[in-house]
Amino acid sequence: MISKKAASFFVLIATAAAVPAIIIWLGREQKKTVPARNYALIEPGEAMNSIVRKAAGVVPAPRQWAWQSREFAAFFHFGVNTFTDREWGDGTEDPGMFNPTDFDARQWVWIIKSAGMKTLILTAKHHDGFCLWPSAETTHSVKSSPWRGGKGDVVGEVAAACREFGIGFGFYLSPWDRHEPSYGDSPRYNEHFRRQLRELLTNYGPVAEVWFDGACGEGPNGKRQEYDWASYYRTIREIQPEALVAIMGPDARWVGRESGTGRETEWSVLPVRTPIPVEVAASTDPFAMDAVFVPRDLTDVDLGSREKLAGATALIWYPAETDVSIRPGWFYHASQDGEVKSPERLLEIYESSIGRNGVLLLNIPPDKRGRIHENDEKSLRGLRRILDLTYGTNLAAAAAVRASGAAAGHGPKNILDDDPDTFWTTPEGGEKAEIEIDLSAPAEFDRLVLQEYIRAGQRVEGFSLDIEDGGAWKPLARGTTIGFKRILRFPPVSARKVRLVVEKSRTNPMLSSFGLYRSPVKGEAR
Ligand code: FUL
Repeated sequence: MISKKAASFFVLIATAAAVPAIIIWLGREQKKTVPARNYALIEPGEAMNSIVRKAAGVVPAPRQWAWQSREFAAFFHFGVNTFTDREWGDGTEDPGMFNPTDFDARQWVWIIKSAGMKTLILTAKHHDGFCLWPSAETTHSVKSSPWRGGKGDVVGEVAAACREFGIGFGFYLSPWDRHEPSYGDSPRYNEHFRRQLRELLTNYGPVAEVWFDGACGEGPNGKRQEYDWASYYRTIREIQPEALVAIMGPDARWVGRESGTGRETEWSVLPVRTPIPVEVAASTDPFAMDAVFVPRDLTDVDLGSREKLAGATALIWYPAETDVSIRPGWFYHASQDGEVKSPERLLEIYESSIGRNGVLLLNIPPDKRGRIHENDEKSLRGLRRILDLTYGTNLAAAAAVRASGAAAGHGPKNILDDDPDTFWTTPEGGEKAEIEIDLSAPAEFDRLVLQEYIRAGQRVEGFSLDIEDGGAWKPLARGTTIGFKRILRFPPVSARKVRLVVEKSRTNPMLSSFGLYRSPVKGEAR
C-alpha cells in the first residue's frame, strides 16, 4: 500500500551558475579549467570514453561539498510516537499525551557533538501529523499539549542548542500527514505543506538540510495526495538556498537500505536516462532542473559503473546518505533499552558508511523525558573513544613518499598533510598511478583511509595496497571506488614500505589523503 521509502531520482540537477570553475594546474605549466558543475549533458551517440571523462568532471555543488565534509549527522525521531510506544502514529493521537518531563535539547546536542557529529536532523512532523513547533497551520501541535503550558517549541529549542554548540540544524518534514484534513485534496494540502515549510525555513535560523521521506499513504479521509515536489524545492531554494534537500530531494539520495552499510562500489555521479528538455539544458538558473524530478528506485548494487553510464542523457552528482538507528526502532521504546547498538557495532557502521563514500545519519531517539537515554549516550561515548584511539594517529604522517608521476604543484607529499584542499595528481588523462610510502621503520596497522579530491570529481575505479615483504611486493587489500572517503580494514600487519596502486581511474586520479592506522588492541578501548 505504502512505498516505504521510494528513493528519489533526478531528471537533471543544475547548479552550474552558482559554482565557480576550478582551475587545476597540470604538468608543464599548462592550465586547465574544469567545468565546476554538478551535472553534465551527454550528446546523442556520444562515445563511451568521452562520457567517462565527463563523469569524472562532475563535481559537488557547494552545499553538497559542505554536507559531505560534515560526514556524520544525528537523526532525532521524537513526537507522539515516543509517548504511544509506536513507530507510526495514525493521526488520531491526543496532543495532550505529548508531555516530556525533563526535555533538554542542550543535552541532545552536547552528546552528539561529543560523539563527533556535525549536523542534527529533527522530525519536526512525522506521518502522524503532530508538529513539534507551534505551526500556524494546525492546532495538532505542541501548542495543544500540556508541555510548557502549550507555549513550548521543540524545533526552536533544538535549533537554538545547535547554534550554541556549532552544529548544523536540519529537519525532517513528512509529506505524508495522517491527521491533516486537507491531505489528499492535492492543491490545498500542497499549499498547507509549503506554508509549513516556510515557517520552518523562516523562523529558526540557517537550515543545513531538509529531509523528505518517500512514504505516501492515505490521509484521514482515505485519499492519497499528489505531492508537488517541484514547488517544495522552489520554496526551499528561495528561502534557504544553502540547505541540502535529501532523499526525496535532488541533492542527496537514500543509500537504499537501513542496515547502516553503503556499497563497496559507491559512485556519487549517477546517470540520468530521461530526455532533457531544451529549455532545461539551456537554462542558467542554478536550480532550474529541480522542476524535473522523478522518484525512482535507487537500491541496485551498481548505480554508476561505466556500464550504467552507457545510454545516459546526463550525469549528475547525487551522493549517498546512510541512515540507521542506534536501536531497532526509529522512535524510543523502553522495551529496546537493552538493544542499543554497541560501540563496536557502531564502529562497523561508521566504517562501512562514511568509509564507503557516504554520509552517516545515525538516529538516536530521545525518551519520554525528552533526553537521550543513558544507554545510548554510553554507546556513543564508546564509539568516540574507539574512533579517537583508532584514527588519532596517522602512522604514515611523517613517511617519505614517491609517486610514479606528479603534476606540477601537486606532488605526493600532499596526501600526507591535513589540508583537504591539497592533493596529489598525475599529468592529465593518466588512468593508472602508483605511490610508494616508506615509514622509515616497520609499523603495525589494520586500517587504510583514502580520500579523493572530489571537488574536482570522483575518478578512481580500482586500487590496491601492497606491502613490501622480504624485498618483494605482496598484495594486502584492494578496493574499487574511493570518493570522499574510503576505509579498508584488514588483519593487523607490520611493514615498513607500502605501495598504493591506482589500477583504474576515469582520468588522472586526484588523492587528497592517505592514512594507515592501528585499531586499539582488545580491551584498550574500554
Ligand atoms: C521511513 C519512515 O516511515 C520511518 O518511520 C522513519 O522515519 C524512516 C527514517 O523513514 O520511511
